Amino acid sequence: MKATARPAAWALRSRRLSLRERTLVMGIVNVTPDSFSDGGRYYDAAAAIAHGSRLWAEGADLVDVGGESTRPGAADVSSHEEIQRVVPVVEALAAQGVVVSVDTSKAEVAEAALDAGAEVVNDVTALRDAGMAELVASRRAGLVLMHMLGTPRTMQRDPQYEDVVAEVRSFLLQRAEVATQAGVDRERIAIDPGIGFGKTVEHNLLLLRHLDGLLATGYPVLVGTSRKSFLGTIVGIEEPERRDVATTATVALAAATGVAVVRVHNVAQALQAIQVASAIVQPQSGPPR
Ligand code: PMM
Repeated sequence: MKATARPAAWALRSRRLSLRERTLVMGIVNVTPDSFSDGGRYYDAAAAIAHGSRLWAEGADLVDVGGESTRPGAADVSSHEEIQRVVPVVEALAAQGVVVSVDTSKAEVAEAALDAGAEVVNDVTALRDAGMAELVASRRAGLVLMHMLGTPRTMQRDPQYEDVVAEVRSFLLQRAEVATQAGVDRERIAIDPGIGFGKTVEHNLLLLRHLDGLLATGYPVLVGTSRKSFLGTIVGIEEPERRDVATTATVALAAATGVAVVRVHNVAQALQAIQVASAIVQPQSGPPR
């Protein structure tokens, strides 16, 4: 087994995260009443802040704060409501020294979160909002571009592709081009195949099996499989909270193939899987002998 070389670093707003040593872990904090796996649990700002601090203490390299559920069929949230949910959490975590990314597709929300100290904009619509590219460029923020077919409301209605791997890759390269044309530095961009966003179980598996095409683009690749329904289908587990072992299998494989960042709910488990995978495929990063 041999890992594809990752880029050396991912440049964010005020720092660079080294990708040399191991795959990084992005912990998830959903400040929403309705996210599919942890909806409602961290809806209260104090609970969300405490959860983000805990993920950081467990070794997360970034904490991703989101105020809008992207689960299939989820209701839209106004910018105002999303800002109210997200900003106090971003502000408190950034003040504690946590590296924060904001999971939003609205430029207005991204701007408020960057003002509050966020380092990265994680945009699951890959710059659909007209103002987003210019905002990220002018703030020199990190940027995650994710592939989604359709919208969260429609994406799981019979998704179809001729060649899912090629289509996702060319979409992401095209969106990265849009970002760089708007002035975003290449070294700040990460790309993400958008597991579960307009994809059948088979589409998700094909994308995970053929990550090499994305890795070969030279952009850091981010993968988010955590607790998603395709894992529930494979292992026959309905409740998302009980899918962490299944998630950890995908994390180990992603780390072994050279993925730069995994986005997960269970940070401690993901870190262990990454440490073991790295020790096997990158012996120099293993424990001292
Ligand atoms: N998945 C979700 C939300 N945001 N962002 C990126 N970049 N990649 C993902 O796969 C992704 C995401 C949905 O999961 P959640 O409701 O558990 O946050």
